[in-house]
Amino acid sequence: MWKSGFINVLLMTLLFGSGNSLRMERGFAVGRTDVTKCCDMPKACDVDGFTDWFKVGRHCVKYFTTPANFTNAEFSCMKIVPGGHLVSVHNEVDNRHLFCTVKNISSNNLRVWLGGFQLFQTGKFRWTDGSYWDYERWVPGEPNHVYTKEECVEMNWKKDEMWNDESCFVEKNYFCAFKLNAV
Ligand SMILES: *[C@@H]1O[C@H](CO)[C@@H](O)[C@H](O)[C@H]1NC(C)=O
Ligand SMILES: *[C@@H]1O[C@H](CO)[C@@H](O)[C@H](O)[C@H]1NC(C)=O
Ligand SMILES: [Ca+2]
Repeated sequence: MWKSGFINVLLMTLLFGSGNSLRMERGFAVGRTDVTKCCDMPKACDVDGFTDWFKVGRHCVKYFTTPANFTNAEFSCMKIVPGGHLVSVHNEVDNRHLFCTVKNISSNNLRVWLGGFQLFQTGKFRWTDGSYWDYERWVPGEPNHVYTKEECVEMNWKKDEMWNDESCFVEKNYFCAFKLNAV
């Protein structure tokens, strides 16, 4: 755990360390979601001290509505709980639970950072928690690699529950997560 955490910090520093211009993909208004449509919220996390987090798959997650760029969001997740990282997503059920959480808490601002980022301009994506990239749910036409140097993964741009590669410099709400049995 320590090792992979360290390598991630190193990677993130290499990838996102230097300043750059801020651009973002625009044009698709938020707030299009029908809040009256019901959506299954995940259950509460049953770990002492984290009962205000939600259990999503084998993680407990919390949605933070204090927008941060990707790097700062990841660092704040690492600080808030041992083994904490931005959330990784590994199946459709978990993906939907995350979407429902966002919809429930901030229905007029659905765009949110997940923990995915492009590794060294390879076009390949990785999770900041070091888990396997074994599931993805892109908006059709994404990832379009507009930001060849810094691309990070957000959910709910243009289409509910779907992912987009976005400039890592943009500040967004984000999900922190820690693995159950790891605290
Ligand atoms: C939000 O979730 C809670 C359960 O956690 C539920 O009682 C409430 O109806 C939900 N609200 C919306 C707008 O989905
Ligand atoms: C995030 O913001 C910090 C300053 O708060 C800056 O040093 C860093 O380069 C930024 N990273 C990204 C990816 O935008
Ligand atoms: Ca994109």
